[in-house]
Amino acid sequence: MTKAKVLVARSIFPETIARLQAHFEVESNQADDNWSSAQLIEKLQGKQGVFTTGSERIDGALLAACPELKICANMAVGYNNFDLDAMTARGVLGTNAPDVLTETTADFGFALLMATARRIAESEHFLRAGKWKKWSYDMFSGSDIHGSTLGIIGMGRIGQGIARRGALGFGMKVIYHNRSRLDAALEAECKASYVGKEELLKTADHVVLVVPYTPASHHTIGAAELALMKPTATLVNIARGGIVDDAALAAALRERRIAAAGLDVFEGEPQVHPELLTVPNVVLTPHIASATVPTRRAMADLAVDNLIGFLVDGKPVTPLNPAVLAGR
Ligand code: 8YV
Repeated sequence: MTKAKVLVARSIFPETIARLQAHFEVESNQADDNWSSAQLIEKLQGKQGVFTTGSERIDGALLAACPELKICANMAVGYNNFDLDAMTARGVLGTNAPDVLTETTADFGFALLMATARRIAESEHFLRAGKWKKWSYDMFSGSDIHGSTLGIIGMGRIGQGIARRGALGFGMKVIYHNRSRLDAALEAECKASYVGKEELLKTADHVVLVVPYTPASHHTIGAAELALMKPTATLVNIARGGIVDDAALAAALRERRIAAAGLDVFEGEPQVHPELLTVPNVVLTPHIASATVPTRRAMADLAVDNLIGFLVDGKPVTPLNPAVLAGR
């Protein structure tokens, strides 16, 4: 039987490539070049599957130019790089990598919250620059985590992980806003209370964003929302760039209308709004919330499981548009 052909769009663990090679003819971007969409289309010619990492745009134009493509397996829980309607219309399956990164990403969300509230990055830069000459009673005073109010926007698996860490580990009062309310048992387990978005923004000491990016969630936090927050509040975004209006946030930080922000994701990343690079009261990290070796391995393995599951066995593990399977 001839092997299906699979493209790996980014550099990845050698073990991941080896697993794929056991089942497929594999072409991979081990040089980690930034392919344009025209280059991606060219590389996809004759391929039935593609291993994507969350940043390769798969839309109707690409699909029309790649008629043999049958599956796009994202090594990411988020899949806003997929036009899922266009994929379904063309009978192309999309898969993502949920669950395996939940706890690691929640850990990072909490780490970023703590670094932001306690001004860890800002004070480290001060020390490294040789500016620490004396003790001072108000040097890098931050805001408390324990006993404060944590507001979570987006209460999926990662949001729930952050809620548990806040409530059980730090005695925080946890409020959340979500498209739909959690059932009572889950709310009780996370020790979280449902509130409207406006109430959350007005009352939370720390706001953490964990919503998927969709046209409806674009600029969930803009100038109007920032104006509702307390001047002492912090904002953390581990969701996606585009959930926050970065220009409005940079202005609010510069004018100290909110105290600080921690951002792992950016509009137009890897470009970062130049204003964010100059304000001191923001912690910036390069989209690394899921970056631990075991978690990245598990994410890669799940993407491979999906490619094998679909192209070899006809049974993908985490399909996003199962209508495609029904139509086969
Ligand atoms: C990924 C993520 O690292 O899973 C997601 O949705 O944002 C991250 O865990 C990123 O998409 C690159 O794979």
